Amino acid sequence: GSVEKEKTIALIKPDGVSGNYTDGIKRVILESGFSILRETIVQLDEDKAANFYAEHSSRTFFSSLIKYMTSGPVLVMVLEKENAIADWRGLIGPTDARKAKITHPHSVRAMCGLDSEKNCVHGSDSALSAQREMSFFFKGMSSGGGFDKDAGTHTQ
Ligand code: DGI
Repeated sequence: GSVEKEKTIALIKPDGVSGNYTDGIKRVILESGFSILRETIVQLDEDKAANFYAEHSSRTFFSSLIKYMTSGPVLVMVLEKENAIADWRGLIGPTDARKAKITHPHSVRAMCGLDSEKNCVHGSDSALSAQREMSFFFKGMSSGGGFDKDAGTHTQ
């Protein structure tokens, strides 16, 4: 029978893009069995970054996080495979890249992250987040994989 595939958002943060980690990260993604269905490079403005990380708006690190996320372009991808959400989270490793280097030395954050903020990559943490983030970056894209004629375009 056919295996139920799942979609998730992978985002390479500004330091990952400027540090030339994009090709290495994509290689890890493809070698791990994901398909990259869509990708787009976006320069987030403050409003869009604050909206993306709205759940953290009351945290002390929020303004620093927004400054970081708007410091350069990010690469956003839709990944697909069976169990994509949990598997991509597993591949990127813990939030704090310093910890990742010790406990998950082969993780993406160990490879290219710096600390608990500049951690190089993002992965959706649930099906609901994946759905929200897909429609956030890819207009008209739903969790069911539907595309409208404007899919792939984005506005700031
Ligand atoms: O889902 P994650 O990215 O692993 O982690 P999260 O949802 O708890 O936090 C979202 C982002 O917020 C994280 O990638 C970087 C930033 N962040 C989280 N915890 C801290 C933090 N930034 C700073 N400066 N300090 C933190 O403790």
